[in-house]
Amino acid sequence: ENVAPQEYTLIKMKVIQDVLPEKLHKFQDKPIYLVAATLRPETMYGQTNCWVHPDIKYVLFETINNEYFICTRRAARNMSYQNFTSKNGEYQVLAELSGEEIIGLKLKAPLCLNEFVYALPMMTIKEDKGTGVVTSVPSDSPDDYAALNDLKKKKALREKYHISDEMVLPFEPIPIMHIEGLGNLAAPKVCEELKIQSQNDTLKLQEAKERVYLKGFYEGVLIVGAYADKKVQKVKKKIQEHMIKANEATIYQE
Ligand code: A2H
Repeated sequence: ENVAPQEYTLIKMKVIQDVLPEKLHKFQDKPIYLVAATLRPETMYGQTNCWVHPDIKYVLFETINNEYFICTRRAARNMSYQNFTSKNGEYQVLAELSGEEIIGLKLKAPLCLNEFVYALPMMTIKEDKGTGVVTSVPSDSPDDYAALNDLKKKKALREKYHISDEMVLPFEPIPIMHIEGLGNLAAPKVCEELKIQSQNDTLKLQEAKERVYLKGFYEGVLIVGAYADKKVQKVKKKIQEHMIKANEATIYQE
């Protein structure tokens, strides 16, 4: 097993909904964030939604900056050892929510070209990695593209989780990065080529990810935002720092 800590960018997606679910009523006037761990901060321009697992349990806790984070209990605990809370190793669970109760929340996400996005269900989220919340960039992540397509194609799936059409259908992958040989929408291109049918097409998705990720990292050139025309590799850190300065992200390790 790998013992070196993995550093993630923790993306803070602000809950901007007028009326919150019952369990969050008490915190209506507080800044509440769904927090997602990503390895690709430079792709945040292309967010179309946020993912939670409907059956995973999430908690709400208060940070040392009087912000309110939603993530798995495990991640909250990790954060409490990384100076996210006022007492080392301590965090207070202020509310417990299932992913299902989070689905449909309206969010404002950093750098995102969409003015707002929604929390939607993804069945392949692992409870023991990151925060259990994943930011979705279908242009550059085959997992995200396949999961978004599932929701678009399957009305019954949307209905099961009370997801309205406006939360899903208007959101298309956004061209944010050019990759030599893969164009401006690498994940959709590779998913179509491999005829990926759903987010559970594990083997094909593995292949798609191998084709997209390394190339994206080494040869990707941004085509939007303040770093347009720059190589991803060169500006990844700057984009992370920009979001951290703006209080839209922070660093999280595990
Ligand atoms: B990445 P690693 Cl555009 N369950 O962010 C499943 N997947 C999770 C997760 C969880 N609990 N927590 C984080 N992730 C995803 C963006 C992205 C990501 C792009 C391309 C590749 C990519 C947008 N989604 O990841 O196992 C998150 O998705 C490639 C691996 O720690 C996070 O970064 O290496 C990545 O997996 C962390 O995976």
